[in-house]
Amino acid sequence: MSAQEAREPLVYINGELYPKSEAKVSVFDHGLLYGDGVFEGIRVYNGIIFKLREHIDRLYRSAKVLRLNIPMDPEKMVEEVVRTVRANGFRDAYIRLVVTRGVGDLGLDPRKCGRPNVIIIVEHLEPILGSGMREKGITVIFSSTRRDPVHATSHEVKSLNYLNSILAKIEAIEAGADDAIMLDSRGFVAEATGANVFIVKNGTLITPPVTTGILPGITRAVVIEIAGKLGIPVQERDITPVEFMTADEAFVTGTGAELVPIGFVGKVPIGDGRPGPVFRRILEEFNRYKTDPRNGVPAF
Ligand code: PXG
Repeated sequence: MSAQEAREPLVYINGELYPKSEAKVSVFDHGLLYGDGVFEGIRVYNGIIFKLREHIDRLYRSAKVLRLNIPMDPEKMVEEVVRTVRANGFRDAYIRLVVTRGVGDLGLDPRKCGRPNVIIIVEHLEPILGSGMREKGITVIFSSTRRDPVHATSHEVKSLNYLNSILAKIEAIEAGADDAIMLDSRGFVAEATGANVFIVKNGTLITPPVTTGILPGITRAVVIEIAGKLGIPVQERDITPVEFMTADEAFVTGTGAELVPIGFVGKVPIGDGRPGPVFRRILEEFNRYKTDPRNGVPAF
């Protein structure tokens, strides 16, 4: 074990770096009491913080909807993330950036909360879902919990309130599946619990629109860009569960998952149940793209 691995990771809280075991916030923080706050999950590939500015932009857009005033400007936030990654010395890592409403009383009123808490956690990169999943594909179910609609707590906002996804994840686990595909309130495909979804039909890549209440994923945007470069036609349109089950290919995209093929919906194979040619082409290009220094902010 290197000296870097032997010592505790450092966690940023409001400008200070604390060893992981001492990184604490109050039980009166409305992030804990009500899920009142916003967050981002970001990856570092070979010392480059992938799409950091895009993640910071999304964080501030989420905060705007919640009328949460982040106590620094976006450029300063970029600097603080870079500083925390550098302090930890991890060249490949996962960053969790959290801004909570802050410490208040036991009522909902956000005006009682003083200053938002800004937290930056940097963790060593875990093996990405195991290369097995990338070869074999995951099994999903259609969850009975629908994606929160756009006229409620829409997942267009990346808030700390993830119960909608957690209920679907529990249902998937209880069914022996890896993840759940959540439908929107009309019954069209929305997204997975923590990842966006694509299908391939006759060579065209299709993904649900943001109006289904999904998080506009940064990996999703990258996949659309890559498809454009590879000359693969892309459609953003509603997908029915039947279209999904009868697609030639399907896969999920997200910072945590990266790109993972879907082999089965329950016992029904998608295509032949194995990763398809369009997925493989996009994955190959994604693996180049993610380590290209032009696609992120250097930490070192
Ligand atoms: N949809 C939802 C609901 C998400 O939470 C994505 C899509 C993918 O977005 P990005 O920008 O990462 O391509 C997410 C990702 C995890 C994990 O463990 C992922 C997310 C949140 C919490 C955990 O993979 N967000």
